[in-house]
Amino acid sequence: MAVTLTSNGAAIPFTENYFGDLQATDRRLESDALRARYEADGYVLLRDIVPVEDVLNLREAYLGRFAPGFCKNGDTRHGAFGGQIPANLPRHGLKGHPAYDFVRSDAFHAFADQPIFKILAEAFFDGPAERIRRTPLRHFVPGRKVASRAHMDRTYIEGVEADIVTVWVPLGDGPLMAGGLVYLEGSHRDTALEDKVRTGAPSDRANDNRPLTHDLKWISDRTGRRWLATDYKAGDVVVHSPTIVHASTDPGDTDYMRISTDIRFRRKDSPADPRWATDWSADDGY
Ligand SMILES: O=C(O)CCC(=O)C(=O)O
Repeated sequence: MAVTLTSNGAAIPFTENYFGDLQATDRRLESDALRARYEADGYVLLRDIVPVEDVLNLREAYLGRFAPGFCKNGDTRHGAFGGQIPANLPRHGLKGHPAYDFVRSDAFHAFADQPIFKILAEAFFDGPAERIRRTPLRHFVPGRKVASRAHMDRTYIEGVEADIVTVWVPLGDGPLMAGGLVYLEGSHRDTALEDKVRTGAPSDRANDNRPLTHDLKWISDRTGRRWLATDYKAGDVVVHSPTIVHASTDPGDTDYMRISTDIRFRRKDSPADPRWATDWSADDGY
C-alpha cells in the first residue's frame, strides 16, 4: 500500500517521484574530496562520525530534565514518548522548558565544542573556522503534526554563503518515520529557486515569510526536484550548505522522539552575525 507522509499536516506521497536516497559519503575521504561532494550535492552525510555513547549520553542528559512519565518506561536514554506532557510545560525552547536550560549547560557546550565538528567545518572552508554560539535544539513529539518547514539557512543568518556551514546532528536515531531531515535535491545550485517558489507558495504561517512553504509536495512539483531522505543513526552527521532547501516530515507511526541540533560555523575571518552570538531560545526571533 502506498505510504503518504505529512509535514506540518500537508501530505506528500512516499514514492520515487517525490523521494530519493540521501547518499552517505565515506568519512575516510580527504578534505578535497569531501569538499567536492559538498559543492556538488550541497550536503555531505557522514555515518558514524561521533561516538554513539556521546550522542546517547547527551540525549539522556536532555530527556532526564523532563518530569517522570515523559519518557516511556522512564527510559531517557532511548527516549520513546511516554504519552504525558506536563500541563505547565512551556512551549519548546522557551524559558522554563528543559531545552532552554539545556543549550546553556556545560554538557551541551562541551558536545558542540568537540573537535570533530570544527575539523569538519575547517575541511569544508579549507581554512580556520569558529563555532557560532547560537545552537538550536530540535525536539519533535509523536502525535503532533509539527515539523521543520522548507527553508534555507541563509535566510536566517547573515553572511556570505561560502563562509557559513551547518553540521546537523541527530541526537539519537533519526528514522524518517520519526521525522528526519530531508533535503531538496540540487536546490543549492538552483539560483532561480526562490523566484520560482516565492509566489503562490502555500503557507501555514501568514506572518512569517522566511520559510519557503510547509507543503513539501507543492515545492517538489513546482521545482521538479525530489526530497532526499534516509534513516539516520546516532553518530551520523550531515554537513549542509546554507543554500540547500531542507525540511522535515511529521513523526509518523512511532513513539520515538526525534531530537537534533544544528551546530554552525563561520569562516574565522568573516563578519559575525551579532544576533547569533548568544545561546538560542525559541523566542529570540531568528
Ligand atoms: O532539525 C530540524 O528539523 C531542522 C533544523 C534546521 O533546519 C535549522 O535549524 O535550520
